[in-house]
Amino acid sequence: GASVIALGCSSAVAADMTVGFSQIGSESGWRAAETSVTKMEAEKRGIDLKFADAQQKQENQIKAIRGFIAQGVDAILVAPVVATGWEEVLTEAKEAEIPVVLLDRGVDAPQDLYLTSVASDQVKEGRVAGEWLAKTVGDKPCKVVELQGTVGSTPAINRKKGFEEAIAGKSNITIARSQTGDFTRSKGKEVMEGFLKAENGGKDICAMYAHNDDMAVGAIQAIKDAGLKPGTDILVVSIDAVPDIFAAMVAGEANATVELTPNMAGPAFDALDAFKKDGKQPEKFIITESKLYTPADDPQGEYDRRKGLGY
Ligand code: GYE
Repeated sequence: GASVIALGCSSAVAADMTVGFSQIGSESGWRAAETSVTKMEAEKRGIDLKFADAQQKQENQIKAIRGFIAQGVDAILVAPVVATGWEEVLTEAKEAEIPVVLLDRGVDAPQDLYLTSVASDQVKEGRVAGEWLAKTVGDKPCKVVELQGTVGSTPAINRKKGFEEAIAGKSNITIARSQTGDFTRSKGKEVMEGFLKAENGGKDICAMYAHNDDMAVGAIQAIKDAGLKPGTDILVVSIDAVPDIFAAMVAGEANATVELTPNMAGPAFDALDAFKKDGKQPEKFIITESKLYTPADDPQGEYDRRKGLGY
């Protein structure tokens, strides 16, 4: 089974733990928020956090994890950049009896190699985005362009799958083009420029679906540079709910986003605490909420609220 937790900071008792955190990098605003919330949560609980930035490279993550094992940390958090290639290093952690918690992305590895995983239901996120689009366009023909996340990462695989599921029964909605923008603003812009050129300067595009808000923000710039109105001429739907997408909604340039909490570490530290103190086995998958936001949901207020949450 899985439990659902909400956005927000939980208060928990301080633990005398040293925890290594192998972070992916700083590809997006959401990622930067997760890093700062993780540091805040550790500080609040008296946890000594060893932070390692992998600059988007799995080999750097594997090196960092081996370093944490050698240091004899009490636990390891890892946000795995891609799904495959983890079995060996996770086995090393297990043999050293160091519990590993996965944050925000999944792995293709046996479940006994990690204590728990704190992440969203990424297929659901894609489905929520697709259902919003299907409802919004109704029976109107709609050509969609898609900006995918990092190749081989679970959010890219699952957000594509969920969106496709949601539009499967709608023959008027088709995905005309789909390419990776690596979850970054700059690649989102660059790839969108190509889509616009290939689709009659953008006049043939009805909607842009991006696997994260940062790519959407880059794409919004490309749409404006092409002389079209994002949010009106081309619908914009994405995932994360970072402050900048709410700023775009305030400007009328974005239409929908699906919220991803940056507080994955709170539930992770709670699970580690209970496991270390009472030997309590946590749920294997701790699933965070996936709530849809549109310009009807007070985007200025949502922008302001997030600015106070570590973004
Ligand atoms: O949506 C994106 C980030 O792994 C689910 O990674 C996460 C994704 C998030 O860079 O913005």
